[in-house]
Amino acid sequence: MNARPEDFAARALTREELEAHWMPFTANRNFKSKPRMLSHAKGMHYWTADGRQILDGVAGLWCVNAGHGRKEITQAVARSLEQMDFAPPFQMGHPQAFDLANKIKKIAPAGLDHVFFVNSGSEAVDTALKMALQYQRLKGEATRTRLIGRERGYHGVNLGGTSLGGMVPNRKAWGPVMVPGVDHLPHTLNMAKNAFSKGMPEHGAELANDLEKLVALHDASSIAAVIVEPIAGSTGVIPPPKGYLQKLRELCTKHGILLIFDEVITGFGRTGSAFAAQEFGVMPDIITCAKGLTNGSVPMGAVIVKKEIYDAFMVGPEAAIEFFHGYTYSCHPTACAAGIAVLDIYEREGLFQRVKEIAPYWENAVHSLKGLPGVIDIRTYGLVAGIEYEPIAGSPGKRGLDTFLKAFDAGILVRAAGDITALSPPLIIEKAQIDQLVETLGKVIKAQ
Ligand code: PXG
Ligand code: PLP
Repeated sequence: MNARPEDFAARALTREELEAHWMPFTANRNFKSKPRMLSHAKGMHYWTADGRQILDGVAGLWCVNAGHGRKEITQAVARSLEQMDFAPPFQMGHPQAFDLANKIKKIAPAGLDHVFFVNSGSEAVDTALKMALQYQRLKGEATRTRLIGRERGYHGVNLGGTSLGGMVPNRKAWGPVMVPGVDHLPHTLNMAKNAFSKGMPEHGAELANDLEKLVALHDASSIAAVIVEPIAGSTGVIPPPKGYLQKLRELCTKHGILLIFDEVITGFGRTGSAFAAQEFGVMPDIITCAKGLTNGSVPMGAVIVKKEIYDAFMVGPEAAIEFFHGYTYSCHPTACAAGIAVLDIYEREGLFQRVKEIAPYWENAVHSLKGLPGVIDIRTYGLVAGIEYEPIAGSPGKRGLDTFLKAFDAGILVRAAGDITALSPPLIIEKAQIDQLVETLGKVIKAQ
């Protein structure tokens, strides 16, 4: 008999049973002493194992952009699995991979027209970094090995992305095995000047000039690429200051440095455009993406590169492998089937355009939390928001975590990033649900 969602919820697990699963990015002991178990999902909602309905304020983990339980995806995935469970991705092909690549090319910024498939955002980032290094070498610039990230960047958990990210706990734990020759730009969060900005903040474009300082320090001939999130997501929602990304683009072009936009969160409509590159009118050389690509249904990521990069690799003997890289599950048929169905939904339902239409309502609703106790900044763009709290003295992060826990008890799923609550609902959210999300969060903040 097929298991139904209710069956998973039927029995509470013992503490001992909970131990076998070492949970990722989780306070394991805290969770296992009071588990928050999800059982099924539909549309804008999750249901907990004990039957409570939870409004999803974060699209799962920034990925379920078309909402939960989309039949079209389920059916496409089932059909694909029946037809072919797996196809070797090396030296063999299957039509769905080419279909999906072409669909991505159609919505990607003009000129970014070659797609390399991976299984996650982390893999997309490490793949992009390898591509950048080999591209420079192929262009006769083999001394360009240095990679530049940004403070408060998050580029996943593999060693390349961890090195380029700007998260202190990672650097502390794995410093010695990090990729060498990495440097960082300063982050762009400036609450003294920009607090409670709506959309892109006014101040901070000049921070891009720090790239000139890094060039002066290391010399351009040593730098391969710069990687930034157009809007920093998981470190607390930091939209770029007006003019900042343009300046960064100009400096990268001037110095022969590749510009990589990590669009794992901003891709697939979050900002109101397919990609933030289009939204901000700044064209990177490479885009990394994942999450919304399959609506979170099957793991998949992608690296989208401009023609010049792809063409630079297509040299040498025709029978030689041009890029010595790929994963067993690159362009997995099941993931491709999901991706094709998802991109069809986005297009058919005009979901990216919908973000543009509902963003002003979202912005006003979230900014109504200004003035509540402890709220020191609110940042919004498209269908994203970050609400930052004054940290409790001696316990940084506690307020953010408590807000997340109490919000869950109150029936909404939000995300804690230190003392910041991040919101990024599915793009199908209705105005009444925005009201419910913001009002509930407001009550939780007041009760803190
Ligand atoms: N780059 C960016 C910009 C991301 O946001 C990754 C890379 C890594 O993707 P994978 O698929 O390997 O997780 C991400 C992922 C949070 C949170 O707390 C955000 C992410 C992952 C986990 C937690 O907001 N983003
Ligand atoms: N480790 C071993 C021993 C392997 O054989 C492979 C792949 O063949 C990998 C790691 C990499 O796995 P994946 O291609 O799924 O990333």
